[in-house]
Amino acid sequence: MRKDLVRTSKFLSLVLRHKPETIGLRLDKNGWADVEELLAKARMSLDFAMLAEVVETNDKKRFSFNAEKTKIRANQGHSINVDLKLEPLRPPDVLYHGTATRFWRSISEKGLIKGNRQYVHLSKDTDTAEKIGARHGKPLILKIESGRMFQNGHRFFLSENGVWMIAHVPVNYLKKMTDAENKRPPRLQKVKSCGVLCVRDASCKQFLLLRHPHRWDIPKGHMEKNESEHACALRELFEETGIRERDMLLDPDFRFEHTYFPKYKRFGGERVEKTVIVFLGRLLSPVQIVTTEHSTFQWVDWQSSQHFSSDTIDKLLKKARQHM
Ligand code: HQG
Repeated sequence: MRKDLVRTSKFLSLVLRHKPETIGLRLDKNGWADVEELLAKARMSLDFAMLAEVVETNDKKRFSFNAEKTKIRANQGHSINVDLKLEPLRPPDVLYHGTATRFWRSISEKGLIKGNRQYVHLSKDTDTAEKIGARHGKPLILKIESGRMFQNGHRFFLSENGVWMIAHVPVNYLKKMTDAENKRPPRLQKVKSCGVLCVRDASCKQFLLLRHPHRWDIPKGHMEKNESEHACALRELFEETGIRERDMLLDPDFRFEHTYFPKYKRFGGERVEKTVIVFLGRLLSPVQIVTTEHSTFQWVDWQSSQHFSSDTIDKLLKKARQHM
């Protein structure tokens, strides 16, 4: 949404749902404000055309005009006491509520309470619930047995813009949704690999690559438990090339980080979230490279226009060239 529309929508939420008094606006008992009065009192540049654009284009249809467009109100979300004149309705059998994991302990004791608002808000779908939950922290989706609540006499209301509302959801009608129920893909396994871009000054500036069966790569490898990034990078460098820390000057101002999602053999061909961290090491004197796990190695001219791998090395070289 355009910035000015968002700003206006936020302003309207404030004065039509929560604090009309901040601009001295009066709402009637059904939540309606007089459009002319609102435009006159708004402390921002706001005209009728803008108001109409927000009402029409708002992503959640948060506001409505009356038929003559002389009055405007929020469709739901009020903390002030207004009577939207909604009739109780039969809800779908299941509804959802998006909250944050940190509220779970309290919710599991008291159920869902309306807090400052007039109602507890429920949605028809899990995507909406997840977005609302994410505004408060790590999202947690609750599944509400709305059909059973209705049968037992709880009254549900449906706002003009499709939000289901109820005074309270007791604990025995709600439960946490599992990832499987939410059909979310399982969390990706995370893998971290650290290495060193080794640079030497020979006939010209060059960097070191090692030969893998199907590609070239810098010396790097997986981080071990409780290992720091630096320690991992230096260990891998030594194991794969024989270069020791004392052979190099590690640039304290350079750290490259990149995350991508390759498929991994060791995880049965599943995708993983892989983060590569690379430091920059300048060799102090000539060293003999001793490869242990690789068939061969090469020193590549610093300015070479060769492409190696778009996922890591090319991005790394770009950053290192800018840095040096
Ligand atoms: C939580 C949006 C601890 C509740 C949507 C929520 C929505 C508890 C927070 C509208 C609790 C209140 C409302 C308990 C409930 N213990 N925490 N017993 N019971 N809570 O902002 O639902 O985009 O008042 O889970 O359309 O997040 O703004 O309500 O996390 O209808 O236009 O207390 O906001 O509209 O937070 O959002 P909120 P909400 P807009």
